[in-house]
Amino acid sequence: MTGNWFTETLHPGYGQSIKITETLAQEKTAYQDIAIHQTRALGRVLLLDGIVQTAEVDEYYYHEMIAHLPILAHGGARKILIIGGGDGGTLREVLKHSQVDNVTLVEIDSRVVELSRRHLPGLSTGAFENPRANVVIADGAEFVADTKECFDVIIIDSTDPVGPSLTLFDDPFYKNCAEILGKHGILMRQAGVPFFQKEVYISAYRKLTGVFDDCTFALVAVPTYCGGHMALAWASDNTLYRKRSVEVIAKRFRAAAIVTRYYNPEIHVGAFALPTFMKSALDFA
Ligand code: AG3
Repeated sequence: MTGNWFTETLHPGYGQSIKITETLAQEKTAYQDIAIHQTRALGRVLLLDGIVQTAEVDEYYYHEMIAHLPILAHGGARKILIIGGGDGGTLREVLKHSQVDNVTLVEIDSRVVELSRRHLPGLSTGAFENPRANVVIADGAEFVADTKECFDVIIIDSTDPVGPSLTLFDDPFYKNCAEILGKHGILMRQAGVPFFQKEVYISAYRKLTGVFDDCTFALVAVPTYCGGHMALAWASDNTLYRKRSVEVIAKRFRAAAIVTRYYNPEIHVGAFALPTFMKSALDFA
């Protein structure tokens, strides 16, 4: 292959290669290696420790799903907590809901926010300047252990369970999340690509069912997260939220008057349908 190619090797023995046309940022912080490249096929791409976090071409598949599924299923969410998500894509989607009064985003690495604002302005589209957004540069696990605030929805938009995000996959973190969500909150988290990362979703399921009454997954196939569907773990003490009918979701979606490119009410309801291999794995988890 000619030119400057980068190969992501998140999964043992399998990688995806992306041709870089220009490197816009590359630095090592106290937490991780950050790189933002201009690419030929995927627009600008954000890499953390060499793993694709988001790409301009398909970022909305993931950011719309991780934000609108819990907010529209909840129906009355006013306070939202995002853990991670320093690129601002999830924040942008959450802020589309005028019913949301405030969003706290807790990102451990200030450089992810700064470099994303500069080089990926299409991700946050001004969300960081929104008066309803409160950006906290802190460790997400420490934040949930210390906060006295309550939230209706917690979205964990983190890296995979390697490096700085490891504590965000742990029992104490989930217990603290459950406490600040109360009986009527919803937790949604990135839980890997089941085809390659079986242990990630199974372990999330085991831990979340130990803390919440109801745990399941929604699926979204994001082209730049290679391997097929990504699992978004869903946990709540209210078992009704994930069973909202397409009519109820459509009514709320119309009332919210938000514009999306991937998400719609039919996708919302369908995303909770799981393939048999996942259902069987969860039965034995
Ligand atoms: N989003 C999750 C990236 C996960 C990549 N993992 C993978 N392909 N299995 C991180 C930030 C997006 N806002």
